[in-house]
Amino acid sequence: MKLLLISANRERSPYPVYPIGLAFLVPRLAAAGHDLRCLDLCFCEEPSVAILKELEGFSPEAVIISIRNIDNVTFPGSRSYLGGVREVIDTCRGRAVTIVGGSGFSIMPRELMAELGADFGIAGEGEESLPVLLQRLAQGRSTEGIPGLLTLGNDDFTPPVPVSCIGTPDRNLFDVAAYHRLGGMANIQTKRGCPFSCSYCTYPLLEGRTVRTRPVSDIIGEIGDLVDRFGVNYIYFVDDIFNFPTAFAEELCRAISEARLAINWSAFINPDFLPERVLDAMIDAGCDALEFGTDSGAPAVLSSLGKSFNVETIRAASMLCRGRGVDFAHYILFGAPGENEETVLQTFALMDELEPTAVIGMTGIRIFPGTEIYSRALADGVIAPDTLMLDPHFYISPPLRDSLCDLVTSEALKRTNWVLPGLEINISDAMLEMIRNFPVRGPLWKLMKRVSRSRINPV
Ligand code: B12
Ligand code: SF4
Repeated sequence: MKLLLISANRERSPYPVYPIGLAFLVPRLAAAGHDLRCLDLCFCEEPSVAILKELEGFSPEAVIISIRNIDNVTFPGSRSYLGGVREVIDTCRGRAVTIVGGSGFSIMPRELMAELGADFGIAGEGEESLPVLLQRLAQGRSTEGIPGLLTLGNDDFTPPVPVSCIGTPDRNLFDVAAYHRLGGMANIQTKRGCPFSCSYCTYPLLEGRTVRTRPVSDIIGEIGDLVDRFGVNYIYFVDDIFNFPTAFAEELCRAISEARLAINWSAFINPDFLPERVLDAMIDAGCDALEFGTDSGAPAVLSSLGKSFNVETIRAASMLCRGRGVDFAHYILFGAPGENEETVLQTFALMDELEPTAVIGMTGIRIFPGTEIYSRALADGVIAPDTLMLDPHFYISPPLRDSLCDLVTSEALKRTNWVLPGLEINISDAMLEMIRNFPVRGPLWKLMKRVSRSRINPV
């Protein structure tokens, strides 16, 4: 079949991210004999015009639309991307079969089918179900029973099944160089799945609770390819947790070191699984920035969020990084159940003590169906059973509902290493666009070392 692959993501904050989800689908679609063409809306001034041009010039039989984000999970500066996605589907409707998927879609597949009116949607990984759907469509057979498949006007669907073997993405269709130029990083996924149960988190729902690793030799080949063919010198590992399981992380780091790949890299790190041995292997392999999913510095809040670690673990992991002089950032979520003024101040105090390069803070927690915080929000009356969750709703613990943003703003402005996207403290779209004119590599929070005074809405 002739297939047009559209990456619908137009978000450029904190930087444009390469459509790696579609890149994972390309080898399977190509192997099934399909004729592929791509359209990346991230670099497109007028999406509808570009889509119509492809529809007319290429005449695809089906359009494969990847929905990475539905909103920016940020409060109070919330923005929804659904209008843009709807425009894509409306433009294609009636001219080709429309098939949607992606992490944004998989988070609320039923709601999105109803909202967007695509012909088909596939929740979960697309590598296996999508080729099966296309084959059945080409043969005019029933599409019933395909894992993760939803059809227009039908609410029933068989749950997705994790793919048996994670392959290697094909990056020939989408423009790696443009993303590397504007984002300063290329992305790689080394495994899928998270076995933990943090109360707000969708990652185990999206990738499953069992960790499935890729062969290390494939990953090394992929990095080598990015370096040799695309001139990439900085990588972001998009795994839910890079350093879990530790044995796999260590094996991968040793292989990167042995292959002498000229790269630096960064990743999401869980402070619980960072023995000195692993951190040293990471640094030897080029890691120069660790992003800890810490969430809070208050014991009561860590436990209400269901985190697997405590304040001592956060302290120990931070001290290790400080001892080795490697940049690290803590990601904080304010407003969880049990949060009050005292716990907010505990978090600021812990961060002052640990002196990370940067602290990235969010005020309010985006509520997603299927998470524990969704049930808590129902019980607390933040949402009702019939609340449409496609509209962003945020959990903020009752005692701080009206004061959280002011409290966090006043504390953050006293420090120079805090970044709060929702409150535009030390970050703004204009600032990010400006930084992109410089050849910055790696996470932008590393630049916080140069900040002498915190500002709201900096340019
Ligand atoms: C790593 C990551 C980041 C990194 C990205 C680094 C990089 N250079 O790539 C950073 C930290 C920068 C980031 C930023 C953001 N992220 Co993010 N991120 C992730 C994470 C953990 C992994 C994404 C990834 O690369 N996965 C690997 C690929 C292979 O998987 P995939 O894209 O899902 O593709 C598979 C399937 O979805 C499917 N598929 C994909 N497309 C299609 C199409 C069809 C038709 C079909 C059938 C199937 C299909 O098949 C693919 C292969 O199996 C996810 C959570 C998660 N565990 O999924 C959140 C996630 C994607 N992010 C999310 C969000 C919101 C954001 C931000 C908007 C947050 C913000 N305010 O900054 C930004 C947006 C950035 C941008 N420019 O778009 C949300 C999106 C959902 C939502 N709520 O809208 C997620 C799901 C997390 C969450 N909160 O639930 N992110
Ligand atoms: S926050 Fe991290 S550790 Fe917790 S469930 Fe999500 S991905 Fe797993």
